Amino acid sequence: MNIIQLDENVSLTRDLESGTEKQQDSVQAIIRKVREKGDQGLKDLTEMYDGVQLDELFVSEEEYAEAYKDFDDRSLDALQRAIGNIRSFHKKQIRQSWMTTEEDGTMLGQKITPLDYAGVYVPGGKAAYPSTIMMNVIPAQTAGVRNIIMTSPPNQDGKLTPAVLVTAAELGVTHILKAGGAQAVAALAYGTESVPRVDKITGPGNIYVALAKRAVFGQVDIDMIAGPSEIVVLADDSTRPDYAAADLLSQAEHDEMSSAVMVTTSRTIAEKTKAEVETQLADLPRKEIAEASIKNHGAIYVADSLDEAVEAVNELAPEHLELLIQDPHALLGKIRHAGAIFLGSNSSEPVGDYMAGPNHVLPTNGTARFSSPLSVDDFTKKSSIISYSEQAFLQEADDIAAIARMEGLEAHARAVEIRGKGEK
Ligand code: HSO
Ligand code: ZN
Repeated sequence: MNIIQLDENVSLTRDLESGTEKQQDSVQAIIRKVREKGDQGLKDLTEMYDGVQLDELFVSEEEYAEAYKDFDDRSLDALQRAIGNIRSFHKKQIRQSWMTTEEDGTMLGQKITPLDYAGVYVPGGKAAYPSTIMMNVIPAQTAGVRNIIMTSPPNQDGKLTPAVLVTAAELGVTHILKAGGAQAVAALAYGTESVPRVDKITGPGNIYVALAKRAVFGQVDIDMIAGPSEIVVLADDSTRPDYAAADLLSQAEHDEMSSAVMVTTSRTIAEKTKAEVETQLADLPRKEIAEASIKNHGAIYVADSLDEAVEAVNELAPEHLELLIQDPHALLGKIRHAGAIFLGSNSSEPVGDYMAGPNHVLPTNGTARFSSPLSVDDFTKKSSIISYSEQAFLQEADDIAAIARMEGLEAHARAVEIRGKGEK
């Protein structure tokens, strides 16, 4: 992990994975096959890519019940507490429809409607994280989405892991499709005999899933193309290097491409943190991944002042930002770009990954400059409401017709002028 004196340019941005031409072609071929062959296409592709022949595409009641047998109470308690916290945070995001009434009786407003169908992709294998299921399903449910279809690739026995099934069951998700990769995305986007077509697909996945999501965008909405996890820790001379190092490693262990960066006003803390990272790395089970991430995308920047450090943080626009400094609250107003901001030494990043309540699906790769965490808003849409009174109509009719004629749209002008002329 290099210690670098901050001059001006810092960046987390890496090229978004756009996939090779071969990968793009294969995604297109998979989407075509699912569109043409429906359920059978989905089964064929699952046999080809996941090595299992499925009779049933959806998880059965028995499989749900079975999953609880292998699940311990301690884990179940933790999941239930997290679900409670995440639900209560997302409830606060609910927006109300509104309507204004003018004196002349005109009513204008905005009506909020949940999406009818949402599809949630859950990766397979080790990355089948219960927390990610909660973070995608809860905002959809809170928004009022009635139909949530989850999808996840089955293992070679045609099963999903107990943790995935129990989390889904605890959330009340009843439709789980056993499919992964681009084929799952295609089924959700276009529908098959047994899979309903959804309106929006959310959830992380590998490059094939990302390419498929990008390919079906427009047919359906998607959340975002999430990049590898990022953390920036802002430190001063009060920061504990062991805490800082542990938090940096917590995101470095996600992926070789993840980035863990410290920006600090203290060279001493920079040096101590660098040493701590090396010590703590030594016995991490995911040492190889974390080490590669630290080596290739990790850095410690030393700034001359807190203001300079904050400027660098805003330039980085990280997914996660920890203010591990003396007075984090005093600095909050100056932070303009970050997906989630963690204040003080008790607010370690994993608190947000799992338990606090805010969503852990966050903008990566500098996109915090213009986008937001996944939220209830992502699963609703708005309709404008216009109800004119006669008085307002007559008052504005000439102006409307004038603008219509300015645009050369005579029929628009006449649609206004035909009114207000008395009975025909
Ligand atoms: N930090 C990840 C989310 C996650 N962490 C899931 C653990 N499980 C991206 O925000
Ligand atoms: Zn994480």
